[in-house]
Amino acid sequence: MTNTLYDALIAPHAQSDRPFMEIDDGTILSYAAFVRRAAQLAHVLVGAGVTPGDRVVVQAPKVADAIALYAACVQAGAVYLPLNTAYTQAELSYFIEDASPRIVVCDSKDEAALTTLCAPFGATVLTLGADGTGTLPAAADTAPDQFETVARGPEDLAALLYTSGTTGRSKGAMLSHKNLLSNARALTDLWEITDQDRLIHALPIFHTHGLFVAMNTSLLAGAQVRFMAAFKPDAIIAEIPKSTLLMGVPTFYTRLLNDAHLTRDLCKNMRLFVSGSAPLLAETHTAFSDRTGHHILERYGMTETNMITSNPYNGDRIAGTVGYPLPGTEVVITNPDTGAPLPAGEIGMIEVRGDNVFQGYRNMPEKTAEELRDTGFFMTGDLGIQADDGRISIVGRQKDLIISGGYNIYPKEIEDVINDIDGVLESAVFGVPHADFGESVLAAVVLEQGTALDSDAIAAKVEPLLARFKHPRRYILCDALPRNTMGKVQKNVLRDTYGA
Ligand code: MCA
Ligand code: AMP
Repeated sequence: MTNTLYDALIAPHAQSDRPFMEIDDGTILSYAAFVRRAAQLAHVLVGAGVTPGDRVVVQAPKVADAIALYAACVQAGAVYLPLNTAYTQAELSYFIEDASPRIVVCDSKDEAALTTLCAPFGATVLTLGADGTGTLPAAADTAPDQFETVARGPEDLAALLYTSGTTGRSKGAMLSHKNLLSNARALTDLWEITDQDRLIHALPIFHTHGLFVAMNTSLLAGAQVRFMAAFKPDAIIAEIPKSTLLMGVPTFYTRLLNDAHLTRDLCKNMRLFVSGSAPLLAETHTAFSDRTGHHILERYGMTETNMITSNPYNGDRIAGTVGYPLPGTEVVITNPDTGAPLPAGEIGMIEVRGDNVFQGYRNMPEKTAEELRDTGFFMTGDLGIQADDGRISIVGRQKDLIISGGYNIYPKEIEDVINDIDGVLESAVFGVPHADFGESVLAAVVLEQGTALDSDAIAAKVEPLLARFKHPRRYILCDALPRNTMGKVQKNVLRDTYGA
């Protein structure tokens, strides 16, 4: 029986007593224990009715069982669907309806609310708390620790990750075994990850970065993972001398630089610092290399494509560039209006093709057709330029997107919520530079005549509906939105006016 991802990432470790995950209380889970735990969880899934291809929603704290549950889904042929722990009930209901999962795993504290929410959809709710207890682990504890792996091929789905869209509706990116494995192989080779590595893992595990880039490469290489429940600079500083690898968003690096303990001597055991998910400022890259002697390796990717490009491991890591297409991944820069390929040196849309590119958006064939060409090229919505030697730099985004601390925020989703408030005529949500998060969210709001809403009243309506990281940090009440002659709102004018 073959199972593409399981056979490559998990099965090889069945007899290995080497350490895999070390959690905050010092507990170390060996590779073999992890494989057995995944089998126990797979029994729980199947016992609760999961059949191959079924979705398993996981909105759970960052505990080891959440990763074992990912492995269990792979082994049972299910589709793992992680969700940001910051999502509100209002946001969750959309995902549950769209994905129609067989099982929803949530934090113990959310059990009652999720049970009500899932009832109409027939999904079973299991719990997994921040302390590692819950109905899911309790059931797994008494299950057999061997499970007959379900056959899955390269084209079968392994994961469904929702990514917000310019229309305001989140889109479920369907990722196959081949998509995930090909990317894990490319990154492990390129970054020379081996079983001698110890990765400091402080990213959330509900996105591509923390789940696939970090965990799949570690599993493939047999590396050790220092699995931290949260990003805390002083805890990272304490781990650096014992570790070789860190993966983070730019905010990690700016915050680490604020700590005087970050020195060349502290980092002498480290092999590689990786940054991605948002643009790394050249000044951060330079400050980090001046302080530590390490050139942060910046790479670029998307939920739909996994990683697309990377600066070289051996070779120049140039600040402000995202490096070269990964082996097996093709990149072309095209005219955003016509789709025609552009020569080196011209700015255009970054398009990508390869085994890493997803299978389409769940339940959205039209949206898939709009973004994924018949030729297999996916239009990223990012604007880039390719140098003569193939090196790529991202120069902007065609899509209306704000990236705050590595989280993507689509203004349309927030504008829809604000515009729904009685008394609001229209709004424009835009990003402005922010020293810690890279970008921060502001909203310009125009009220209907005679309305007496103030910022606090608007915030009080918006906040229960949207995750905290999406909340505008300021509401600017104005008489009219700036528009061009075509009537389109000029967000660049808003950015220039309120950016400071
Ligand atoms: C937390 N808050 C945020 C963010 N994070 N607000 C805006 N943007 C954020 N990213 C809120 C908190 O709820 C809190 O609200 C307040 O801001 C300050 O929180 P703070 O304690 O400073 O935040 P933190 O808990 O330390 O988190 C910051 C963080 C975190 C560690 C940078 O945001 C993070 O882990 N980001 C990584 C995201 C990531 O993994 N992205 C990868 C996506 P209050 O005011 O109530 O206190 S995958 C991807 O993009 C592609 C595929 C790729 O290429 O990787
Ligand atoms: P997501 O939709 O969460 O998968 O985020 C993907 C988006 O993050 C990309 O389309 C880019 O706009 C952005 N991104 C990821 N890595 C980088 C990077 N190194 N530099 C600039 N933008 C990045």
